[in-house]
Amino acid sequence: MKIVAADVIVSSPDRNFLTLKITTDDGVTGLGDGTLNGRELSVASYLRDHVVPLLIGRDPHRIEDTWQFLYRSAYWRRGPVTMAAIAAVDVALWDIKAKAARMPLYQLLGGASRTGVMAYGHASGRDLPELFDSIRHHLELGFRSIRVQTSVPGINAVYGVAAQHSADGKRYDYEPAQRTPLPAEEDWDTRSYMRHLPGVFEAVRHEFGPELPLLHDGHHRMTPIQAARLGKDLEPYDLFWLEDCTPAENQEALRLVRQHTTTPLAIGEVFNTVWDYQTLIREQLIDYVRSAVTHTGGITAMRKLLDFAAQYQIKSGIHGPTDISPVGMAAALHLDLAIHNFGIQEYMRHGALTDEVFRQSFTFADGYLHPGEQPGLGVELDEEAAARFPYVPAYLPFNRLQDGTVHDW
Ligand code: CS2
Ligand code: MG
Repeated sequence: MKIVAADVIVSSPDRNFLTLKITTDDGVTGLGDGTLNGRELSVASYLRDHVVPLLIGRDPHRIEDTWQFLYRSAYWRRGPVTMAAIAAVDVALWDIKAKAARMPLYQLLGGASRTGVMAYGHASGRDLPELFDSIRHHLELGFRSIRVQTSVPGINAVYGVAAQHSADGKRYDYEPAQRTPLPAEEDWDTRSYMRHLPGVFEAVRHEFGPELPLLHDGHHRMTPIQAARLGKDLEPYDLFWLEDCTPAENQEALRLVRQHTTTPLAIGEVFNTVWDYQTLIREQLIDYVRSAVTHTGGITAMRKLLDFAAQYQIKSGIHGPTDISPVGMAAALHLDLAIHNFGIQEYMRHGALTDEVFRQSFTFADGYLHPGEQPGLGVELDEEAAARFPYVPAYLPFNRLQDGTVHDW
């Protein structure tokens, strides 16, 4: 079998997606997701101009060799663009191999280690009644684990609060990338947020009881000592995890957080390689690995990362927002079903137009996702539909503090 074509397809049904479609001389095709929110075209160029010419004529079955070739022959390693491009190729090759083997990908990854993949949904609110309404809505949808994000008095726009972005306030999921010519500026004040949040979780626990797994995303906005304090203040509310409590480029920063709180910590959605986790995993400074297959070099690299984490009883918590396409989501679900150290899977439902472009066989029922039993990933791309939605420039917002200082968004 030989690769005869590799097409980079950028489309924008509800939001921008980058899909790589690899075709073999046997007519077998494989899909890979290389969507990098707000920087999609950089991955498209990396693939079209530099990687695709290297794929033509290769044996698609030599996945590990192709991974090492793309990672090492580039000389310039790591980083979000490179690792998203390698991920798109890697996942497409796993899709081809599983289709050729006539089995769903999870079977190739060692078979199912569970009957389904526990998913968490995104609830949010500008105030408690709206937040409670959003939580109830997700429970009605079948979710059994809920991420809670809330507005903060005195701050105009806060990450993760859906209603602040939709005219009718009815949208429960939050799409951060906005189709604007420039990034939107948002405001932030950490001390207001830290004063407000514990009360919100106290109210949610009072309303929904002690069992419901609750998650929260700090979205990289606190210093290590602030994160330590918030983690401690949230301990009475027994969170499933506190995510991205502080920027983790300096992995040692988490030592201070760990020193002061037992609230479980999840980190890694902006990471791209196992090297970004070395100290965090080896020193037991986190409890969940948050990387996405799409941003961390694909299934080949993610499996090795999660095997490393397993040695430290650290579990998966794969990133699954809407800027991970249905192809990237399916890849995550096959891995989630097969690995032993599975923790939880993020699940933001895509929009109706996206479902037109990507025909998916994964299912969600009673709180659990399942990748399905189709050969390969179980996702097909309708290229005609994709062509109806050309790329639209879009940016993630950014933050400024009250004194004008740029801050982590
Ligand atoms: C978030 C993401 O889902 C999450 O945990 O951190 O929504 C993140 O903001 C986006 O993926 C950025 O593109
Ligand atoms: Mg996050």
